[in-house]
Amino acid sequence: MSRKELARQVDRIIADQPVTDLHTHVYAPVFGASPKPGGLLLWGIDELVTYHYLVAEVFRVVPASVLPYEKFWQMSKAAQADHIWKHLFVERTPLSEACRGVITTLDKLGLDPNERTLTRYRRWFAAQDASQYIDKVMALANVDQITMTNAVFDDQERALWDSLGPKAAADPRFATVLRCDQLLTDWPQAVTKMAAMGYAVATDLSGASLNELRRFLSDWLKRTKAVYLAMSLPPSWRYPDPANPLGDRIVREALLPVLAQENLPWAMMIGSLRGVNPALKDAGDIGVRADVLSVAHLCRDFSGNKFMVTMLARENQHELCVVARKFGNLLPFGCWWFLNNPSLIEEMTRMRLELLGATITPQHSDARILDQLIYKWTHSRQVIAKVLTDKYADLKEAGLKITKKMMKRDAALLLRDNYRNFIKK
Ligand code: HDL
Ligand code: ZN
Repeated sequence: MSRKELARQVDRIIADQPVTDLHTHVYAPVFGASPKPGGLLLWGIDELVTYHYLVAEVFRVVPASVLPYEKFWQMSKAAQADHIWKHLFVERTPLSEACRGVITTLDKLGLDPNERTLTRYRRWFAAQDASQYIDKVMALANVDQITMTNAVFDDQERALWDSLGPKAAADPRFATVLRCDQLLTDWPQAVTKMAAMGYAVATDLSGASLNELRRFLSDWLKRTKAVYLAMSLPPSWRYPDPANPLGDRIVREALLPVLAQENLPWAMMIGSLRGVNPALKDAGDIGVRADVLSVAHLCRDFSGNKFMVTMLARENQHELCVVARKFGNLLPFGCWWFLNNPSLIEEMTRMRLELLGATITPQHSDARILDQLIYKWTHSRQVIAKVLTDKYADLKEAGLKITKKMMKRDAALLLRDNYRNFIKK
């Protein structure tokens, strides 16, 4: 078989393998859909074009000295989208990954990506029904389940959980996740919110605080039917941290015992430094090198717990692979945020396969807007297939017989089964 034929076969097998998307910010329609005010499910051309990645990029073309941040934020969503489309897609070539993603999405939806205004796209999206459109997007992206990010300390979302009840976790197309960064990044705020929910937790962990914190975690893991517990942690986070004994106790005496009892993973997303340019709002964060040794300490000291870890700094990726070689209770996943670009997905996927074989989950979409599933998975599948083709070619060169059955098994492990097996209770 020629190299070209091998590549064609791998591309097909990767394209045909359904993905379970383990981390997104996409919501089931029961949480309300844009443009309904307060709707958490974002979709359609105006949301696509005002994705916070593109907001950051348009301020490089039209700087705040020309269009002040506050003026931009006062513009309507449509006016913001028109501004971004003009400057990033019409007057300049949409070369960046976030720009190319919009072009790929429009193309896969059967729309002409060469429009000079958003008018025709708006008309097309206005004719779509949100829930049916979810099925269309999932089919185009070949995603069998979308994993939400359910932020328990977000008052707006928690109010929806209170009003929706079990309906909030009832859409089989979506899995739920308990997201609670503040337990480790803003403990006082977390205590205030838990107290308001009726959990007698004190900031100094006195009295029945630990029992109450465990009760809070158990209650919300059960209520949301969470498949894992997630936190995004800053580059300064350490475990153990002599400077933060309280944080160590929260991890050791509440978080990990509850997760071990429920046999649920802790997904740690490490290295995000929030609000470096606060005027950009969601677009104002950066990624900074974090501490992989803290991950190793947790995997070693809590062998009964499962850890899913993704790190934001390119510099942390090799170290994380090496630590994962030492701990089978660690699942490295995804090319997160500023790493979700073809050049870095390729570098990381090669590194991971060479150090860990097909025991990792190479990608998640992190989609914030439903339609993004189409481009994020189209682009990632292309890169993952390219790397696998090289690996299979190397093995064939050494005389190994590579069968379609083997390639299909590997594709299933990488795109779905490693993750699904890891979260199995
Ligand atoms: O904290 C996170 O889950 C990050 O993914 C942030 O939401 C970030 O803003 C993002 O959307 N990255 O893709
Ligand atoms: Zn995210």
